[in-house]
Amino acid sequence: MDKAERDKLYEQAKHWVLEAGEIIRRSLNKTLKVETKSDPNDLVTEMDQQTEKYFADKIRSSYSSHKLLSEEGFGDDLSTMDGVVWILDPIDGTMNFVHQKRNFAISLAIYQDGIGQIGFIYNVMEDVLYHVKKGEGAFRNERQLAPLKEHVHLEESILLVNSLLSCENNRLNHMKIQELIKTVRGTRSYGSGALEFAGVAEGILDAYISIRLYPWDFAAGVMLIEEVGGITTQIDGTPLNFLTENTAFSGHPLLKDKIINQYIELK
Ligand code: 2AM
Ligand code: CA
Repeated sequence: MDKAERDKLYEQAKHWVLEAGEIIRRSLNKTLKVETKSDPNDLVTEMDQQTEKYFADKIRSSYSSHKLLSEEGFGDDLSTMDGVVWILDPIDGTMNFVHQKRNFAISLAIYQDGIGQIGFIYNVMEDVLYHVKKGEGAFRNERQLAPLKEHVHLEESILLVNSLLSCENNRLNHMKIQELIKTVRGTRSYGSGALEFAGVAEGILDAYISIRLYPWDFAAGVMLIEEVGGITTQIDGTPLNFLTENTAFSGHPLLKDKIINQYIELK
């Protein structure tokens, strides 16, 4: 797509993101129907589904040749990333949405032939919109985000870790992960992958590791990270795959080398 087309698509998508956020905020007065998916802690609400359907209907009626890759089943079954693909998590951080009524986000990205063109992460309750157009910088509302700090020492960094890292059934060497957690200044876990990527892009957190993320959790986040000079890969350093589940490292390339080389050992 050329610049004019992309700018137009960006404005349209931004309008839908803000409107969907408003609908979610208004829904918070109602009692929510909550169901579980793959396990008792994997939650989905009618608002996840309703929000995804809102986007699916809008995208299909305005852009019939575009595809949608999304979490709750209203998207397309994709076998390639060819063409224009919208990647949506209607509510990232559903557990926060249910328990806290905050700390969740809409994550939406538009990719063309596998390359991210437009990305949004909308912190709905704080009304903060992170947004990016490839090559034009990453923004938090109107403020452009600065490049990631060059000289990050592991000992002075805050590492985002997902609680799943401690699960028995993952392939990580847990002794090494414990060592990593002891080495860094502190760890955090916010429960919304999208907001965790946004925090790294903003420079208020230094790196993120997760053993289970889907494309809709990271599609917009990796674009923000790239615009500020960061990198996102699987935790063994290989590229992300947009058609499957992934592990993920995100942060400054120097931290990636240190963490992956010294602390990530797969069984
Ligand atoms: P979700 O809220 O859209 O499900 C939680 O640390 C992060 O991991 C969230 O971004 C969450 O996205 C994501 N996640 C991916 N798979 C998950 C699962 N099976 N259960 C809970 N969270 C999951
Ligand atoms: Ca979700």
